[in-house]
Amino acid sequence: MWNPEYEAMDREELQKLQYLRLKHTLERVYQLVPHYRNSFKRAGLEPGDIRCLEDLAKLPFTVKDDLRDNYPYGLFATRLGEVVRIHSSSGTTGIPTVVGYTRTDLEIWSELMARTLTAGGGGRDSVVHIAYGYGLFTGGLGVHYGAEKIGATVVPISGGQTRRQVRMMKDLGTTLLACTPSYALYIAETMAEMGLTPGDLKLRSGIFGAEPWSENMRHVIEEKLGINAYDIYGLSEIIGPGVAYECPAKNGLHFSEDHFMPEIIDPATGEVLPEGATGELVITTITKEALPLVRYRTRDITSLNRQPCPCGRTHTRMAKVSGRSDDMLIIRGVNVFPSQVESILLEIGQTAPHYQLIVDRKGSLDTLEIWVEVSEQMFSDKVKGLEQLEKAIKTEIDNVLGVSATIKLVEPKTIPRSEGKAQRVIDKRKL
Ligand code: DLL
Repeated sequence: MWNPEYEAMDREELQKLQYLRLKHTLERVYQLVPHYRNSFKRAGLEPGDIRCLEDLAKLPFTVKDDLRDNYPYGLFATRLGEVVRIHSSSGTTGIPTVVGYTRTDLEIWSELMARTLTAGGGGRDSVVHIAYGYGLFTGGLGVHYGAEKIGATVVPISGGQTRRQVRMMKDLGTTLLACTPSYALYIAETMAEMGLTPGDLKLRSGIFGAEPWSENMRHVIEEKLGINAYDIYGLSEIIGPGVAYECPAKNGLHFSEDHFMPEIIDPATGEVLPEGATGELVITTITKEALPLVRYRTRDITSLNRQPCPCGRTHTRMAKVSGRSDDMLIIRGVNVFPSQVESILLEIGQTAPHYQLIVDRKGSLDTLEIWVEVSEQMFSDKVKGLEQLEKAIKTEIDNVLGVSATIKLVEPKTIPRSEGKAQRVIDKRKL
């Protein structure tokens, strides 16, 4: 553990700390951010009405549109003079979201990433290869400062030029890789093309996140790179990576509860759900200075588990995020997450873990096409084998997801590779 005093804090102590920090945050936003003063007033509430942690549920939500409506600095609780860094999430449509950090915010972020890296096998002697994008995206710089904090040797390579990445990992003796899971796979593929096996490198672990990835994808990455693969979660609005991270138990991501409070709600009604129920993750920041957010709706679908973890950390564990409520495809009324399709494809095998879902509408009927690359060996095989594979995938998708799909087996390297977040869905219905 990087910081056992906090990571393994007695839960009662932790809750006391959370309450003090929450009160302070609520008072600050009420005084300093007109948006919150107005929204609290509309709900007939003042910070003094929040008398215990459960009272948090009385407060109104904050949504992405609130950030957009107050673009760029309207939700900041500090003067710009106190803000030392800006990041931004591009989003797919409209105005980007701008987030800011004070010096203290950056220190906390580094601390959280130090915890993340330590849990993911990093330490003073690690050589950390950071292939998350550097720049306005929080991945590169977020991991960077955490890796420096633990005293690791940092290689700030950013994304792109994959062959060069592999060569440098080999030459520099990289032990820990940080990038999106889809890029990790691309790196593994490139390594193989260059005639290298995991034994030629010193890689031992990887911290992968920024997009949903299935348990089966974890196994593929671990095998191809010969490493332990850990899931890390975060979002720019809250701080970036560092919100939650896996430990060696790989059974849920420890949520940094001394800085952020998680709730799970029913996305349709907004009602708080009991422990263990799956729903939308809502986060309240309790130490952020520049951009505190109260009950921020992440749109990410997960559940919480407060049972003790064998690693000794006491912070709540969040299940692997299965997808975003706004990425969830509704195909002829059936809810489908790309990660479920990924899981099925990898379970069946014989395909490469590169796939895309193409959704369209013919008349009033939704159609789902799943493009998936087959392995080199399979592709040169007889047509009969391909037909059988296609049929097996179709049947399994039908059985498990309850939706019929057309399966299109494509040649290796047909589906675009990504250096950042992979595009898994092309929804032509919106065009
Ligand atoms: O993706 C921050 C990050 C960087 C996290 C590097 C992990 C590693 P945004 O660009 O604002 O920030 O995107 C945030 O990405 O709401 C989720 O939908 C998704 N996401 C992030 N981590 C995971 C994960 C960064 N481990 C959005 N599993 C979030 C599934 C993830 N989805």
